[in-house]
Amino acid sequence: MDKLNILLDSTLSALKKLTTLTTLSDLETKTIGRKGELTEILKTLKDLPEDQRKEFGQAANETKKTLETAFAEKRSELETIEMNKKLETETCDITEPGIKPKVGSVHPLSKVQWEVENIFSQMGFSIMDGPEIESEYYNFEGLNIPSYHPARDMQDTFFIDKQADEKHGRLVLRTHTSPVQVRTMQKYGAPLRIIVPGRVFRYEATDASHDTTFDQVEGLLVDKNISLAHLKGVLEEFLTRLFGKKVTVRFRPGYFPFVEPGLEVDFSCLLCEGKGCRVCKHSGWLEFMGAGMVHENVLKAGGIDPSVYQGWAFGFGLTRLVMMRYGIDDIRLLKSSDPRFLQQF
Ligand code: FA5
Repeated sequence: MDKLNILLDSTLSALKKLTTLTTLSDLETKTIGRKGELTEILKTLKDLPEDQRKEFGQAANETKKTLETAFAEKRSELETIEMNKKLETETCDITEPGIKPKVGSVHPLSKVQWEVENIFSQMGFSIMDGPEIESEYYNFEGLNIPSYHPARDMQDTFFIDKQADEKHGRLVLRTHTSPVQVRTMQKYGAPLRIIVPGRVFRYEATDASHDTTFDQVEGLLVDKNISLAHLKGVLEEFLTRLFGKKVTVRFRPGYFPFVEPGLEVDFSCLLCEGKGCRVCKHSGWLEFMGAGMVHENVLKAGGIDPSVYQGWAFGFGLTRLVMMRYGIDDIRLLKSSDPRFLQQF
């Protein structure tokens, strides 16, 4: 009992003098910790006669409780003191401007792609998708470009050393978005009104206006009594809405095996409005894309009867449109991931 009282008194008086949380923890471990002095005293319990054990046990418990409460009170007192000290030394200027979080921006290619999709959606076109790893069949044969045809050389191709399957030849990285024409015809039949934005690949030497990976937008309309007049109307409406000023379109003859007749489409120069300037090389026109009436072999490949339905298709380089839109003079910047370039949009 004496030992208990001594422990209680000496601990309480030591506690009073403490000024730091570290010394408080040390004292706590030494006195009421698992291997502390109180535990040592309790070990003598077993040597006491039976009738004294209960009394001693109760007294030990009370001592423990008293000390625990005293430690808790002292701890909270010291914590408050340390917190106040911290507040005195640290300053917080609430008028200081905040740290601006770094926010990314939408890539110019995506921005223009979304605009193109919006305009065509408003004109009743659906937006389609197709695989970037394509079969030789859909990329060429289905589009009326057999393996022996010299038109294959128009698009230098990355071939993959693997067969698609027995019917569809080798695998290739698609060289244009046109394969989605036949895929969509097979899936949905006629009539059809679709655009297909997507990434395409060509085995080309790169320069300021050519890349090996770029984006195209395909357009396809199949219905009854369709003519090139509809194509001209749709394209002029599209470009006028995209650029926010009246744009006119002209057709020149062009050759693509999957259209007949085939066309090259130009639109009036936005800068000089057709008068002639440096941008349009003094012609008044900007080259825009390939187009034409869908070849009947392509309609047949898509399972559509060419004696009932006609259609037109077009394909333009979205990447080049973005360059025109923002005055970007090197195509390679678009895929460079250089923040100095991207932060401008
Ligand atoms: C085609 O790819 C045809 N599939 C387009 C088509 C569709 C014609 C439907 C008729 C009917 P072409 O190879 O010309 O055509 O490419 C179309 C556009 O892609 C070009 O006008 C150009 O803007 C862009 N383009 C072609 N090669 C590159 C390149 N290496 N880098 C960036 N853009 C390119």
